[in-house]
Amino acid sequence: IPDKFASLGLTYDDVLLLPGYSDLNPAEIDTTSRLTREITLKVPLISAAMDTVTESRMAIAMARQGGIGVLHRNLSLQDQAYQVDLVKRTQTGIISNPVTIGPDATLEDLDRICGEYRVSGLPVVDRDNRLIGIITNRDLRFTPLAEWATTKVDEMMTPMPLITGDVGISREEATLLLRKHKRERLPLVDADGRLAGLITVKDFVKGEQFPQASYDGDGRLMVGAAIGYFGDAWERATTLIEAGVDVLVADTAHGHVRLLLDIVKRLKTDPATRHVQVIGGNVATREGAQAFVDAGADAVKVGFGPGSICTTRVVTGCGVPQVTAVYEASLAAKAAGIPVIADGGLQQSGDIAKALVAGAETVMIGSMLAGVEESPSEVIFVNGKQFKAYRGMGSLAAMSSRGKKSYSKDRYFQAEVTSDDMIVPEGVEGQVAYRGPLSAVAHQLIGGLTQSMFYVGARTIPELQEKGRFVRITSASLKESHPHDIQVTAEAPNYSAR
Ligand code: RVP
Repeated sequence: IPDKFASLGLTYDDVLLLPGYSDLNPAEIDTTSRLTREITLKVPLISAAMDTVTESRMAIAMARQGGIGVLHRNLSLQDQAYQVDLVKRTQTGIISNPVTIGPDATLEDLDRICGEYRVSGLPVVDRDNRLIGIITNRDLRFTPLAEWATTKVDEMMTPMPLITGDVGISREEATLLLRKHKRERLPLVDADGRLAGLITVKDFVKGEQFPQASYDGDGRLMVGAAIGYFGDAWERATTLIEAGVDVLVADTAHGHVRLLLDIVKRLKTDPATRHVQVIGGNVATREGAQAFVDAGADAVKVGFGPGSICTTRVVTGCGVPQVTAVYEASLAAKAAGIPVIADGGLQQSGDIAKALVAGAETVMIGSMLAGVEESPSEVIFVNGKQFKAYRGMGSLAAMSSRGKKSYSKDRYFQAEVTSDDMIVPEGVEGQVAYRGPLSAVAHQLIGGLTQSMFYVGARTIPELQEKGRFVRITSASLKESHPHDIQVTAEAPNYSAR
């Protein structure tokens, strides 16, 4: 190699965005951006595919905010597909494939299913999926707990005839029917009386509450799911597609490897799978991004070692500072017309705009989201303060088989390591401050981004990318950027000292 030393690598703290002339009204700023070739999000935020960040609750909350969650893959394919299912059945205008119950099920079953799917009532169907009644968990109240296991659904349900709608009913007609009959649920049936959908008042109201939400073509929330290249990878991918996943994320620490590129290529050429959007990653160079472009990926994810919990750069000596990595990868991706995702290393809301100016169209976040209410882990109290666990998918805990089987090892190319003692971790375990509901955190992140756009003078993300320019800074400047020469007495909701 003639030039052994590539150019200087820069990351978020090495740069600031130059302010530009602005004649905008902050209210007209639009954060819509492309996640993949075909999917657009109103908010360019993705929650990381990590077992302390994204399961169904987080994915639902992210999609409601206008972003998307990527379900982690450190669980069996059945469990992961079930999580997809939970998201796809939540808060939709019309639920095309509602959860149902049979007449012979018990009230105990009803209670369990309602809890699992966070719904308060279920249509009752016979073996041919014909609607025979409806039951809600209100009906449970009239039966003593001791009798739940023996009382059948058909003893307590409201039987047909019910107020129902036709399959193709419009939103307006449905609203009128629900109002007129003061009902909370409207089952939809086909000409043979088979259940074909369900509309609930609650979902209609939520639709108004989350105008930004990320919906698929059928009005269901969008969700992504991570896959690998090892073992049951192909079966996992096809099962997730059957469960309705919108985007698959081929997810490894180093995506520029043949096995993963082959999976992406196969997903994008097989007639059974090619309709689904596929993100490839992670890469940190132009060549890496080009390899995914050539494999047919619908977006490329960038990040080699920037993550807050990641030790890859220290353990292996490999990596590229994130702003440079994003910029380099975007040169290949832009030429091919596919978007880049900047994954990991974002510590403050200001880093989002920096990532976008460097060439990304969306960002993936772990640590800044791990502390929200909707992340999978429990709140822990330490010295009277609240925290949530956050760990790398390459940490010993995530890769070892302590407790249950780990599916995380192939992310770090150690799938065939059988003994826990032989694992070479590339991440750490820790905790982050508890931050309350995602909506509040997302508000600050999106607020920070729209302020950046206003300061740069960009109304849209493409305009931000085009107009945005960096100034490189020194460590003295970084000190100046943070609060200094003051003892901070009140914490701001969007600032933490590093
Ligand atoms: P951060 O937002 O800085 O916490 O980074 C999150 C990202 O870090 C993830 O999306 C993933 O790409 C990466 N990661 C996850 N686990 C590990 C690890 O153990 N090294 N790294």
